[in-house]
Amino acid sequence: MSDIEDPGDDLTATPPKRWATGVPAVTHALEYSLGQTTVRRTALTLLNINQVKGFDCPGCAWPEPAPGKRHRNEYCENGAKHISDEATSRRITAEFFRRYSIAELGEKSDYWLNQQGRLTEPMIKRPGAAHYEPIGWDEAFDVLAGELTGLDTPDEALFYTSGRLNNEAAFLLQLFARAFGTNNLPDCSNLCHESSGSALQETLGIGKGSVCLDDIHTADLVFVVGQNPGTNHPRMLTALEETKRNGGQVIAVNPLPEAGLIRFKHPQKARGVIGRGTPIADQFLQIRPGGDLALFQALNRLLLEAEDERPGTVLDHSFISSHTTGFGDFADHARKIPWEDILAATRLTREEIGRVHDRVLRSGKIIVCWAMGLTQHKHGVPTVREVVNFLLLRGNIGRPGAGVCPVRGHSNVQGDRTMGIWERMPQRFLDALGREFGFTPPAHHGLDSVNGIRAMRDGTAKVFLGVAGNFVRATPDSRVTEDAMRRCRLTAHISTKLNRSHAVCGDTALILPTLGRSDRDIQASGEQFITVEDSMSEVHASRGRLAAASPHLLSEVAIISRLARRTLGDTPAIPWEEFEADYDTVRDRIARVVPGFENFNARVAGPGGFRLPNPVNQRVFRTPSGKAVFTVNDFTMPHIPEGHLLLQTLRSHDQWNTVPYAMNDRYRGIHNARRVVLVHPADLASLGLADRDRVDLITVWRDGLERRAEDFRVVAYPTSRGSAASYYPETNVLVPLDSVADISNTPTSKGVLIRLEPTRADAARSI
Ligand SMILES: Nc1nc2c(c(=O)[nH]1)N[C@H]1C(S)=C(S)[C@@H](COP(=O)(O)OP(=O)(O)OC[C@H]3O[C@@H](n4cnc5c(=O)[nH]c(N)nc54)[C@H](O)[C@@H]3O)O[C@H]1N2
Ligand SMILES: Nc1nc2c(c(=O)[nH]1)N[C@H]1C(S)=C(S)[C@@H](COP(=O)(O)OP(=O)(O)OC[C@H]3O[C@@H](n4cnc5c(=O)[nH]c(N)nc54)[C@H](O)[C@@H]3O)O[C@H]1N2
Ligand code: SF4
Ligand SMILES: [Mo]
Repeated sequence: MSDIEDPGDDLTATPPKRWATGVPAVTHALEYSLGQTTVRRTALTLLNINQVKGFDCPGCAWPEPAPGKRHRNEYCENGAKHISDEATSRRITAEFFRRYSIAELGEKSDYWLNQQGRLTEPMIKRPGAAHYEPIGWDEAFDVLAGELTGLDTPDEALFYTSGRLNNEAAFLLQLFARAFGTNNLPDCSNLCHESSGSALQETLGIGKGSVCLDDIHTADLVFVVGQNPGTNHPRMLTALEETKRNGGQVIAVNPLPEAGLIRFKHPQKARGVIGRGTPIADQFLQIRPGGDLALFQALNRLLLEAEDERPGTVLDHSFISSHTTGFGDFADHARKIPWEDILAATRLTREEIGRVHDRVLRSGKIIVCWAMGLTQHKHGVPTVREVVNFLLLRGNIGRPGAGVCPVRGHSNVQGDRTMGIWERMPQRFLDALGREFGFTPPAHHGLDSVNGIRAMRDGTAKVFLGVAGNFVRATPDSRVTEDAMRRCRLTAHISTKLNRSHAVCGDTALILPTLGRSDRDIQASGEQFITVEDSMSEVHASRGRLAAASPHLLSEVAIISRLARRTLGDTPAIPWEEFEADYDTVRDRIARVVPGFENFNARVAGPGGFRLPNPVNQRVFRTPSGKAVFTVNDFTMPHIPEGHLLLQTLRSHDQWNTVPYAMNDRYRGIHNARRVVLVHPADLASLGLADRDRVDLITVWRDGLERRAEDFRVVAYPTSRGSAASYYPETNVLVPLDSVADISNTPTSKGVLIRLEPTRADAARSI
């Protein structure tokens, strides 16, 4: 136990890789797995990932190919690492918590905490205590239920979830929260794709993507914007390879020349093992961070002008007139956008944008894919709206090979929303829920993640329950957030592994350990499966295959059901015991409440499950006007004063969100260090800094508070001028709580104004 050392930082940097995946990737995955567990468990886990009768990869939300088309190894290097991290043979026992006080755990790195292994029994920190100690499940539920029922109003409780949670548990969690009396269901989506949801809901009437894998394969042109698929959605590269094989083209838009966007070697094919792999991007636009809104406006302006020159040949007039509103205002505005503003905002040349325009004109079917590079900016919502304008102009919505593709993060983040995990679920959902279970759900909106932190800070939220995430590390302004959490009467976490949120405690704190995706789940009626919905609205079953990490674990469904029963008492209308005993009974209720899930149990039993309908694909738009909406979007680029940089906080190749697996970022050529900041060599020169210098990162924000991340190493890197990149969660301390995207309230994790200062020799350093 705990002979794992913190590796510390010992930076070596080599030039960034030009290609992603291949034999080294597979070897790295196996190495990680064998470091965590036995050969037998490694083989068992890897053979079952993403197979029809196996379990869903707990990594990203990229979909699997149809059952007949799946490879025997239908997973990527990172999927293998995510699952091995969960299937580890290492265990945390009561002895561990006797040895380390909570204060000591608070000094440990995210890496160290995760490497300790799986949590095995419920633990409590009682008021005033320095250590966690074991507690029985029944008593744990009594404590939690006691705190909940003792609140002045149900709105003093927060129920946070990540998108790792399965559909059944998510449905029960939101049912419990609403039957208890609150819509306070903040989730990781608030920090992630909320800007996409807001923009798509407003313009297309549904906050989800419209395309499926076949659309990607058959598109003429796919934009990959603000996304690093080689690391974060590795099997997306297989899909893009197929697009290219079918004659389609790919345009990558990114401030960083990410390896997977340039070239891809398929690990499961001989062709990928030897040779140079497939070039992915036909054109790479090294955009200035935050410049995408201006780029799409430029493309829209060029399309309008091309139509003026050759009337009737460029725009899809019949689509625009029968299916959209707002075209006139949008077009008037787009025609007037000055080129000098566009070029300044994007730092691209007119010629580069002209080449993109030519490709657009030659392409009948276009898809735009995007992720955090668009959503985590102040103007994330207008940027996604402008992407929609671009697609609407040529009718690239609601037909095969075309559409919107927000590429989701957590494996079931989209499903959790479908199940009702949202602080602002529409009234028709609340009505259906209330009808099914005989109560009136609260109608007023709940708190999202940022507002939840404000409420804990201000003392208006007092009980925090976190499910399947790491709230204090995922959220901005780490110091503010940690202080806010510590003000709570009770903090509790349903988790598989130890993380920093367990060390940032309210007066009382609970750790409620649970089964992971790979663990076998046996309840009173026998072996259970759970379901998830991927980024393309495919719903399918997932069955754990390994012996549970500990005999004391309960499933998430069981924990939520027992907690609900203890808090609300027995009500015949909500049979919590039955739900725990047989998940089919939960799915029967989902079928009656959530549209698209009719006959859920029967349909999900088929190989590969089923796809939820997206009305957009029938050109049905559930907006107030019944039409897709063109919007007018303005941008003000953040002003970057002399001597400053715009920082984006992103993922390395060796981490899952707040959890680093190793200190490396292989494709970017960074080894043995995470406290690094990537800066363009010319910017370094003008700042008077040199490669490998030690610097502090300091936020410049209107409240004037000091936000400093100490002791980073500078790495000269070919990023776009004026910008810097560094890893999350070490840099979350720099993102001000009030620095959020307009409308979606998503923290601006990709746009933080900073300056660099040489690190003082005697400087203390935070985690
Ligand atoms: N291995 C691994 N896989 C993951 C995750 C993980 O942590 N590890 N996390 C999962 C989750 S929850 C999510 S949400 C996804 C995230 O997937 P990504 O969105 O790919 O994740 P990030 O690392 O945040 O990378 C953001 C990308 O956007 C680019 N970018 C930043 N600012 C801009 C901009 O202004 N314009 C443009 N065009 N590009 C910009 C960055 O250079 C980077 O390539 O990944 C999921 N998959
Ligand atoms: N600065 C900055 N901040 C960001 C981002 C960024 O790009 N920059 N990205 C944001 C995004 S996109 C996201 S999605 C969030 C992610 O934020 P979260 O989803 O909250 O964080 P994770 O790191 O995924 O949570 C890891 C923990 O989940 C628990 N866990 C893992 N599997 C299971 C399971 O099966 N069941 C249960 N009950 N628990 C499990 C483990 O205990 C593990 O320690 O972070 C956000 N924060
Ligand atoms: S692409 Fe995503 S879902 Fe697929 S195996 Fe890799 S991490 Fe898992
Ligand atoms: Mo995410």
